[in-house]
Amino acid sequence: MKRRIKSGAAMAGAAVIAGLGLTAGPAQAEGEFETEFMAGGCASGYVCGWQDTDYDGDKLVNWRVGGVGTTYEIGRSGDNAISSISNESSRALRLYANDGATGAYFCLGAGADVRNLSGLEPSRNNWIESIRVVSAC
Ligand SMILES: [Ca+2]
Repeated sequence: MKRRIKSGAAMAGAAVIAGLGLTAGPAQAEGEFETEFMAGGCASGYVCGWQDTDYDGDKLVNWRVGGVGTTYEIGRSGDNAISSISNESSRALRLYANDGATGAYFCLGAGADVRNLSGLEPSRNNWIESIRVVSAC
């Protein structure tokens, strides 16, 4: 069953890859993102992460995004298990390899979604462990 609603409008600067150990250029990275409206039924103001690609399987993250500087710890069942993610908040988010917003990260702009994290270069499939709200990517 299709649960997502496609948006015809492309959002400028919807996603930015930045961080340690990432080699993808902006153009390449942007090609891996799709802008969708409330992908996978993620509510406005929330960030959601799913066990499977295409916003499917268990929703392992369903967090109402807090203020800049807030960190969200993904529980053990969700660590290194997220395969798609949707940021339906108005904040930029850094997604980290380790707990406590440590280690390598990449940044997901406000309203940006990634339907298949293995499509990033390098792959970020089954990789995210914590999330920090930032003022900009
Ligand atoms: Ca997974």
